[in-house]
Amino acid sequence: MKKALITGITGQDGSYLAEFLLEKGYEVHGIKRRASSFNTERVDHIYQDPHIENARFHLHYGDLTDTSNLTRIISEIQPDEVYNLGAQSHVAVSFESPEYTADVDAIGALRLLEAIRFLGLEKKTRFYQASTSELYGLVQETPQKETTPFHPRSPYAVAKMYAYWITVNYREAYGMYACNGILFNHESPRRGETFVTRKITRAIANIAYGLEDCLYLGNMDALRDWGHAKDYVRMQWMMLQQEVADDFVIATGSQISVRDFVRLSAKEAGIELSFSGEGVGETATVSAITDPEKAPGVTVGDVIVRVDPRYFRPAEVETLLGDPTKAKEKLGWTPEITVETMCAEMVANDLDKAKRHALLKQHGYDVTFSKE
Ligand code: NDP
Ligand code: GDR
Repeated sequence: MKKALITGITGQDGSYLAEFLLEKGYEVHGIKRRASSFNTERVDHIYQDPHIENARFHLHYGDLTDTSNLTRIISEIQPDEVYNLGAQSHVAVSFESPEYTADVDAIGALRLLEAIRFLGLEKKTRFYQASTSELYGLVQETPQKETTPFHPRSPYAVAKMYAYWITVNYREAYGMYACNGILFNHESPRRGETFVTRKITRAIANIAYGLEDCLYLGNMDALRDWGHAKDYVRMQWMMLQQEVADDFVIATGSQISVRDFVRLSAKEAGIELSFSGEGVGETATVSAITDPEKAPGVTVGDVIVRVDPRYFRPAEVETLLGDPTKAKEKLGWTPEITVETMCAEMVANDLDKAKRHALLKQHGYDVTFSKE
């Protein structure tokens, strides 16, 4: 039975990858951080009681900033595959915590690679690094492919650039099977609530049920190549099953703006929007309600989206569009889920939650939820 170790198992990708590897028959180990409250919501459904015989899912306390902890865990597990998905993954937050982001996202990757080497596992353990389209930043070529030069635009992207190159370096220097997946944005109903897609689908659902009044966004002109996390974790595994380690761009090959994602989400909630104004003055107003059952809490004429400059970034990545030809040709990978289908799934999931909250509120229960 193959053993995999996943850092970031409690995150969006980690949870889908753990499911995928369990289905493939792996013994799956994951590193979770100590927190003052439970933080395993995304993997609770695959949790296995460690007391049962032949449990194949194991969580270990740890942190990418803690070298001795990572070395001990790898030494105990002797994994066939390590997926380094753990990261301070929020671009805007990286401007506020640049040093911590570098420690986790850059040096964290080095700590894992060095632990594998130090323990003499460099010929046994295959290593996957969660690299990112943010490396392209100020884009030098469209669409972006494996050979497109990098120009990172945030402390997050600069940290990830170190992780990218140290992965290449350990492959070249020590013959390790180590590779980078340069993944473009990918989302799902499990996406963190402060990334723009989930922020939008969650707010639109709450607004539809009258639980919130307005969604405040930053740069609505930003263009992204959005895929579905389920398609992308399949690719992470495929990358570790090749004869020779290599780096791959993973993307859908099409892009839409944040504004269009808002429009799409509202449509899924039975709301038509009209946008007016520019820059910080831009707003979106309800122009029609196509499905009153889904959106009982809004009225035509309501202004439900505004721009708040608080969400502008000190340096922005305006446009990203990936070219996944190499992954298609060499690995036979093609994304199966379109942005429209993904958006519909996310909105349906958030409408369901909002409906339950609205019912509780209607029956006199207090309903509060985090907004930031
Ligand atoms: P999430 O933010 O959902 O998950 C990040 C994971 O990393 C969480 O499990 C988090 O733990 C964990 N983590 C954070 N800090 C530490 C630390 N100091 N030590 C150990 N673990 C830590 O990210 P995604 O699942 O979306 O992304 C997975 C990886 O892919 C990340 O590295 C991200 O940078 C990268 N990536 C993501 C893309 C995307 O569009 N989703 C695109 C390209 C790359 P906790 O739950 O406790 O916070
Ligand atoms: P990104 O994702 O920075 O691309 O990083 P995010 O969803 O945060 O932003 C996408 C674009 O939307 C614009 N935007 C806003 N973003 C947020 N979060 N909140 C807002 O209110 C808002 N308004 C507009 C942003 O400015 C940006 O242009 C994600 C992360 O998952 C990274 O870890 C990963 O490496 C990259 O995708 C690929």
